[in-house]
Amino acid sequence: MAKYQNPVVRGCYPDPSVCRRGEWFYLVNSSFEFFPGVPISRSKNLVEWEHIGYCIDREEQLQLSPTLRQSASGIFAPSIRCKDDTFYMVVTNVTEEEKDNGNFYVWTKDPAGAWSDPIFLGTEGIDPSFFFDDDGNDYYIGTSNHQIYICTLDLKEQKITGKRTVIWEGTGGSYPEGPHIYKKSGWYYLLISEGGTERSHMITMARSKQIEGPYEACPYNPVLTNRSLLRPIESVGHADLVEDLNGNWWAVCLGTRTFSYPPKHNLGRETMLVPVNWENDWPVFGNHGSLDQEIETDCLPAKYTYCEKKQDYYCDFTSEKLDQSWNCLYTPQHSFYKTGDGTLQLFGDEHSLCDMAGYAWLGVRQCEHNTKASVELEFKPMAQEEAGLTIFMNHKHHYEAALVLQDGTTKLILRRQIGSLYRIEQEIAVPNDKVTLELESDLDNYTFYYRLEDGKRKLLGKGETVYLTTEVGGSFTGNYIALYAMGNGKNCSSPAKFSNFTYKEI
Ligand code: 6LW
Repeated sequence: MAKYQNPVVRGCYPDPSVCRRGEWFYLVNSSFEFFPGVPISRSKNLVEWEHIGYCIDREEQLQLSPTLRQSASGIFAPSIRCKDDTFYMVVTNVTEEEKDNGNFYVWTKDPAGAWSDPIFLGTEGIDPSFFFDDDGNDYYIGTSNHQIYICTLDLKEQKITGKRTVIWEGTGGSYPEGPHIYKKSGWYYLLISEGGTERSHMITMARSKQIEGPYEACPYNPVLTNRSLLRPIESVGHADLVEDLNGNWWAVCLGTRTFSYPPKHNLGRETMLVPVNWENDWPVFGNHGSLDQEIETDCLPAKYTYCEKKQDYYCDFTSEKLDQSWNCLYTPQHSFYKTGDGTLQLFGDEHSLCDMAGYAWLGVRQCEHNTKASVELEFKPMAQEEAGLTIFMNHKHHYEAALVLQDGTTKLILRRQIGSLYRIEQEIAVPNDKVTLELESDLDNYTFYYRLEDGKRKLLGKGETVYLTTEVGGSFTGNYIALYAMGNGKNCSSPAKFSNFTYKEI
């Protein structure tokens, strides 16, 4: 019996959607205000996923800009489907949701290559998905006003046709959302989430002989939930089903790895894999409707050998294009960085880290609780300017080590911001504008260290992990380890030069 461990995609990769072409499975996830948007991965065994690109990676494709939403704006809940060898990814940019202009799709023949420009659909609400029926009809399913609705879709004309029909309101849980439709043995199955994306999250199902209903609820609802269970993975929900070439069914869903009491999480909502069996024409998810962290199965669609997966990432900044691990905030409005000569140069503008803005910031996801990151920084700060290494939940919740100018001297500071509380915890004079910054994370603390010319590692200070969790200061996203430069009111006079970035999971 083979075993695998959940999550199968670690870090902030929520709202998974999956489809299959031949022996390859393709997975997309939400990306919120981060750019490039909608990461896409592929796998043959459903456990090991290779990140192959982003559906939204050209600046002219989509403008993700700051909004009045406190955080977690932008791209919510993509869905991916394949028809006649063309892939379609439909998604909401919630920033435009109120104008009913948030839902759009992009398509491609090559999921690892370029995706089309967005085709806006003018539909209401969030969490769109497509269903391609075997009779040739295509449908759009969406969520609006706590109801699931369907309408016909004309892919040739690239628009919604026909009227909008409400097909289900769920079983009475809050936030019925994330709908997907499947056809099996003459039934249309409608899979949704209820209970909200927090600890009451659950997956429910209904079925009908006609696509527009009436839908009858599954007698065993919720078909998947970890609510009220003492499990290492909580908040299980927002699922999508896929059948493999052997006729076995699987679901991907989101879940959180929590710690502390009451449970909290800092890595965002991650992607889980759930085996699904069918009994009496209803699906049985996971362990009698709940999700275990470790799963034994003989059915994975391709060979997998269990191994503990830990990232050991090094970026030497010698390539002219940053690799796909890096994200910035919002669609960049101007070029704020330069790389390729062994450094990453960040050109800080007038923004401050506590602004909600697309500033000189580049980060990688924190994907495990226990990690170590380090980077070398050379920066000559002028008045107001700063550059450094931050552990960043959002613009109001972050801890950072940064070089600043104080009383005519370059100093290394440790600062923490937790909501409106803001404190500089440490200040150390730095003789030659050069420092190595190190950050270690565990379930208790984020701990910063530094090295000056003599190479000796010294403690800068630490901050509690608990205050950089979704439950304290976040919403839909997880923490990023990021490099940044800020002019705090003016453009920085010189770039901050970062080199030799490492991120290692322990
Ligand atoms: C998404 C909704 C959800 O639109 O969270 O967990 C929202 N489910 O379906 C954002 O990720």
